[in-house]
Amino acid sequence: MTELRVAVLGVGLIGAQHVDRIHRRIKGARVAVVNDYVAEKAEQLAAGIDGCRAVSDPLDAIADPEVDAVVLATPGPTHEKQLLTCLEHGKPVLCEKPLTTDVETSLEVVKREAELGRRLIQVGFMRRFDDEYAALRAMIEAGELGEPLVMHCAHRNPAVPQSFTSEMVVRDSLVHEIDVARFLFGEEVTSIQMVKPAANPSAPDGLADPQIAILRTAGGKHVDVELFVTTGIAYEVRTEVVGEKGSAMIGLDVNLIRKSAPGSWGGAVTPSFKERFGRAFDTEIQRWVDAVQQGSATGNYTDGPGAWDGYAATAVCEAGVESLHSGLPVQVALADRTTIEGA
Ligand code: ISE
Repeated sequence: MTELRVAVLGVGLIGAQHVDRIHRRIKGARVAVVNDYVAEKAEQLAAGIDGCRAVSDPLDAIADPEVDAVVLATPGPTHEKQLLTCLEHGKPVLCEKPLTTDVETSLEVVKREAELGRRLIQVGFMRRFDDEYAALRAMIEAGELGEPLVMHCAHRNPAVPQSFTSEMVVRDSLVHEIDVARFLFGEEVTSIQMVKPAANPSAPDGLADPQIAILRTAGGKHVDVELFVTTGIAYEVRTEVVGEKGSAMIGLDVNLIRKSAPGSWGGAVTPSFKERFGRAFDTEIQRWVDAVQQGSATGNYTDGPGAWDGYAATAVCEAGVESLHSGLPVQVALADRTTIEGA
């Protein structure tokens, strides 16, 4: 099998990490093209990788005959156009969240892909590829917890950029737990309520932080999430599922524990998502590359969450933002999947 020629569009924080992982660790693929709205950034990266070019227009990069597949790490508002261009050119694409920034355009993308009859879009919900989340899901699927009933989550960041808004806590941070809830419970989220406790005095003015999200699924299961993005401490992502026959928790960061000083014990904290989910990102991209390599035989160029999952997450986020403003529970109404996908 020849090496997959990948275009990475958007080489900010996460895009640059993807360029590095494809270049150094992923088998069967190479970075052929990079693009960024800051042209020099892309040029600099390209200069360090044999056979890699910087292309200034993202749509040209997608259409490029020497590009086989695309990684989208561009800003969310540009995704719709870029995804539709990928579909138009039949290029498999791994799209970092969000799929698009509103429900209507996300649904349009789902429909356009369904009309093609090929699965070309994978969405970058990397937690599904994390060993601990995968183990928790396997445990639930094997029935070890009996019927899963409740999920408690904590999502803490040590800090966020100054430009981070209260809505971004929902759209950028909570979106991961929305996908986790759908992934672990195998049910759609049907309502969401956002609660704003007293704000952290150390948070930037105007940022509602922490926030609490309360979700309900189609089967009436309960999910609560503490979001706290200015803790100043560490990157902490914990998930506990409570079921009929017991409970299980992941994300405790229990690696090496040492006695460091008289009267105290402890270990190292995880500083950012790069350390916490680095391996999950590697697994995600490797499995995507393998799926794309086999796609022409199967019509499925993905191995993981698809356009529907991106759409469902966007719909819950949009309802979450509405609830953030009203303080009330907001229902989530999804389109009929069977009609759209013809499944
Ligand atoms: C960021 O965009 C991510 O995706 C991280 O995983 C999340 O922890 C962070 O809150 C987001 O801003």
